[in-house]
Amino acid sequence: MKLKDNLLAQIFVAFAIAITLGLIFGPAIEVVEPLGELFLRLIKFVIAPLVLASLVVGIASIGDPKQLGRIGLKTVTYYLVTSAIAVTIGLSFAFLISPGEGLTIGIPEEGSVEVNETEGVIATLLNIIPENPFAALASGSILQIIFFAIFLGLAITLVGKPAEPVYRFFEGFAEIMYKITGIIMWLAPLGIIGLVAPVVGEYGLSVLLPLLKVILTVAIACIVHAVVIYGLAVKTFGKTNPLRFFKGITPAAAVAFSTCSSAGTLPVTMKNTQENLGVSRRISSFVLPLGATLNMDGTAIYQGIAVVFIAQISGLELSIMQLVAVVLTTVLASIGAAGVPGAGVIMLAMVLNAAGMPLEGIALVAGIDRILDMFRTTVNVVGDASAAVVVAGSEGELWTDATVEERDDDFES
Ligand code: DAS
Repeated sequence: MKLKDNLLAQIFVAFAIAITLGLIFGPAIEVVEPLGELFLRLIKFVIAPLVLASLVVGIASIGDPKQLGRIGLKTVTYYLVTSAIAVTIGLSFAFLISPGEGLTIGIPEEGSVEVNETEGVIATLLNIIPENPFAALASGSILQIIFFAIFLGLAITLVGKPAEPVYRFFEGFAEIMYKITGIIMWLAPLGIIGLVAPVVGEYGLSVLLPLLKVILTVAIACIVHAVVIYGLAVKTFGKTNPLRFFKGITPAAAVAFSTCSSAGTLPVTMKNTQENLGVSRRISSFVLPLGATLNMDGTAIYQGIAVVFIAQISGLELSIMQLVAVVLTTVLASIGAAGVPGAGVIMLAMVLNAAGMPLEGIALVAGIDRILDMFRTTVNVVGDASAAVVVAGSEGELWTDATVEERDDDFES
């Protein structure tokens, strides 16, 4: 985690260097553009295989829907529903605050993939089903790849033992893709300089204000989502006072905010939900590890805001179909994304790709990713904890203060 952390800090430093170079050399700094182009091509190169491998493993690790049982289905449903609400809240606040308004950087046309405007919602949804999954992989159709990966993952669990070698293959393939992604992300500081310096060179410091507005929008949307959605959920389904919930999960939230890693915060999340919120060990040890990779509401909020911001600075109008593609990709792709620092940036590339938007805009939001990651990881973790409380409450496995001695017995067992 330290390593990744340094990387995010390095991206932050590279962002400052890019701004300085842009201000000193002006438009002449465009000579570094190839560094940005190199980084973007490497990001595009990794998206399709990364989505396929991580999602197949993500779905297959959930287990067989039959075995999944009531608790599993409740958990997965809660995660998917809150993620869809989260990206919608992100999109709503982005349109409300419009952080990219007034700054038009104008991304080159060839950077954006044509999204068929005339398609209706039905056609868009039908188009998610690939006629040829290998053609989908070759053309990088993210939504079709996601569909293929989910089906593959489900089928692996339904087939069981005979499919074991295939599962092992995808497990190894996913590890390889994470490693390749890690190597590519090491080039991110150079990529940031190659992408941001020319923008600052051409537009000056006027670029910074919209980025501050992006941070503000993400922070507000995250707080609203956590307080309203999780507060309502734990009160309604988790039979828990929202104030008690937020107080109980504060230590894990603080660790998430500083480490930017849901996976790294997991031990604290487990401890807080069991000891402070009374969730039984059985429920917390199923719901939380699953949530650390499957559930990324904070990241979903960030995707919605980043897509609108990039559309606004690129002078692009987002169509309904593109918004549908953003919501679907965000909810589905988050299943495979790992809960580690910076995961949201790679996912943003997938979402932009699926919405047919240029990836160039990633550079600006990537430069402030360390700050945005703090907010989204905190919401990811608090969201996981809310799921544990909701599922435990609905299963009658929530030790309230009145039954704490029983809970202690549970710990001993
Ligand atoms: N840092 C990721 C996490 O740990 C979230 C993200 O990058 O979006 O949840």
